[in-house]
Amino acid sequence: MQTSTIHPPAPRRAQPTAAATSAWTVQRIEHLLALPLPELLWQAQQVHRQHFDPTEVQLSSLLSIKTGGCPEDCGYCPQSAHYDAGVDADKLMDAEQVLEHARAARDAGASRFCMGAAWREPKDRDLDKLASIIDGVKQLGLQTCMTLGMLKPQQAQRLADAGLDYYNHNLDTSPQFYGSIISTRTYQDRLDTLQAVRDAGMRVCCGGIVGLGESRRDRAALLAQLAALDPQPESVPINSLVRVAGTPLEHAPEVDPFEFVRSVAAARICMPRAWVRLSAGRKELGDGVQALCFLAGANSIFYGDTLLVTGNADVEADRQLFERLGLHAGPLGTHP
Ligand code: SAM
Ligand code: DTB
Ligand code: SF4
Repeated sequence: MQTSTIHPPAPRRAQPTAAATSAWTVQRIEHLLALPLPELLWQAQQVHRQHFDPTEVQLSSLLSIKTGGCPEDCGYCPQSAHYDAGVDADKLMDAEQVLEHARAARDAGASRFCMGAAWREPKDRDLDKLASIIDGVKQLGLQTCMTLGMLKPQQAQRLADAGLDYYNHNLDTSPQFYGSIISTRTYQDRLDTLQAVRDAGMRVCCGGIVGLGESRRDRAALLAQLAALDPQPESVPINSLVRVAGTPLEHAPEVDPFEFVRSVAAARICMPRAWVRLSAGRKELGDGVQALCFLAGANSIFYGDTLLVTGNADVEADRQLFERLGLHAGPLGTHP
């Protein structure tokens, strides 16, 4: 299997520590977020260039392998059974069908295949099938990532033993604002899952969402939590809220796109070695704002015409954007 040249094998030590004990305090990150934009981007670019080729962008493709009917009440999510966003509930997809999607993603140039399930947590009886999916996707030469909800330590170990490279589990927002978005699982539940993922030896993909109605201080507090994870996440998805009709956040106030750029830059500065991924909402951000995000240190995208259930930026539009900006896909796979 090909391996990333940037990250050494995932460390087994894992202590999600309180943000208060990290060098990246909320106050310090708030200060970063308030810098004049040219100053913030300059700092982010310097950090980015110490660890990465600034013209290289990692491509991850997403597939919903179990859609809809989720018992959780995340206020942004079209897959929650608590809201009617017109998403039908489906069963876990057959392995063969998953592999067809993975093959197409690989052929289009993706290096990582991320599979999402609208579960509170996986059931033990699903783990054999998930393991065979992981094995099949890896045999295609792709890195694997799954996001299946909360994990118990033995479930995390089973996925790690099956060869899962990354587990995505987001903190989503600050500890203070979290309770106004989600009531069915706690912040600590999320930290416990991240700990289980680390203890099992997998790489951590953990980020959040901009645009939930949070303040700049909440964005700083989210980044402080992420930066305080020890070790820091290898992959940090920054989502811009996709406001889906039928969800409680359908009418969330629009955020100034430069605030999104600032969050990306601050993520880059306080997590220098992470793949900072432009995730949901790229289409709505448009080419100019995305270009600023790449200048702010973003170096990964979700690539492919759909996210989980909503639309993503078109593959053809991404090809053209990369061409216009002089970016290329890497470190695995080739530019489409
Ligand atoms: N059910 C699993 C879980 O939540 O743990 C995995 C899938 S869930 C869809 C993964 C992440 O997608 C969420 O934590 C959230 O950050 C992001 N997300 C979901 N809906 C979104 C939306 N409408 N806009 C932006 N990000 C969204
Ligand atoms: C992440 O941080 N964003 C992705 C992935 N991890 C699983 C999901 C975005 C979902 C956007 C709305 C949807 O299509 O369901
Ligand atoms: Fe369920 Fe995940 Fe959506 Fe929350 S974000 S409702 S856990 S699918």
